Amino acid sequence: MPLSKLNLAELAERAKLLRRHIIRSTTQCASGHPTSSLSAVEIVNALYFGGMLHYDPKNPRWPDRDYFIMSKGHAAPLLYAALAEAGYFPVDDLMTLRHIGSPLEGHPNYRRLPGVEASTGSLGQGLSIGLGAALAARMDQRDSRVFVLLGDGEINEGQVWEAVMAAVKFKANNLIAIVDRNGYQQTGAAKEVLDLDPIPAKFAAFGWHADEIDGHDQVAVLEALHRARNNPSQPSVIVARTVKGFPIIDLLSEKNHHGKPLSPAEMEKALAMLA
Ligand SMILES: Cc1ncc(C[n+]2csc(CCOP(=O)(O)OP(=O)(O)O)c2C)c(N)n1
Ligand SMILES: [Mg+2]
Repeated sequence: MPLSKLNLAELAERAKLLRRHIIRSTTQCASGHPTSSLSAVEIVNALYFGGMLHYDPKNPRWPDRDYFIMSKGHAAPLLYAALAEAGYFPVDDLMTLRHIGSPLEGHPNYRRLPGVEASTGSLGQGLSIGLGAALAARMDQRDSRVFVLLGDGEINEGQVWEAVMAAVKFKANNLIAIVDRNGYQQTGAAKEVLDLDPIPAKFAAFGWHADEIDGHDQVAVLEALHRARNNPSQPSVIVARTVKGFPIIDLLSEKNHHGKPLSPAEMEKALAMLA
């Protein structure tokens, strides 16, 4: 089982590399969601390169693997950057993002790209898919964990809370949700669209173990994932406080910058910050 485990200095470099991939790939196609991808880099970095996710790029359907489901599927550029660096496909392919014929579609397609565990993009479905995978793993007596990354706007969807309730009923203690709490969704601040604060207390009220951390503190992310991996008695949620567009937000014309790639000039400035 090739389990990549970089040290902290290497993880910091890898985070910068993932961010450069996100920015380059979205600018080349003048499309996509760079800010939604950038906020979750430390989370995905810890999973794929910090030893938190057991996977094998040579054998993507390895039955004993852990599962990562990018429920906020518009952050596909981040998922693709991680999968490429993990060895699922050549890094050069990242520049085919959103091209006709490329398996790197605007939202992840399970049928077309090895390493993608679920087709997502219609928000609200990933936790239910993850719950199914978690229960299937238990029925097969496998020790797999299932990690699902959700947006803080996405958790407005009612289906998320059906999965939250069902996970406790069916004791899916191998299910780990991570909420990228970047404070914004498509049309504005998450608080103004539908305020769900305090998010950890809501999960806890349904019986989940709830943690809240600084989602850009790589050590805090690793520690929270480690705690969640090793909690045998409850499903776990990690609410990660993040910044949408981190750390290049000041280069952008507005804080949310949802679904807008950087211009070539903005890209050059951003890449210089991430050198
Ligand atoms: C069911 C559904 N409704 C609406 C959309 C359109 N949409 C795409 S991204 C987005 C906002 C998501 O916000 P959040 O979950 O906070 O993710 P962020 O981009 O902030 O990481 C919306 C409403 C969608 N993809 N799916
Ligand atoms: Mg958000």
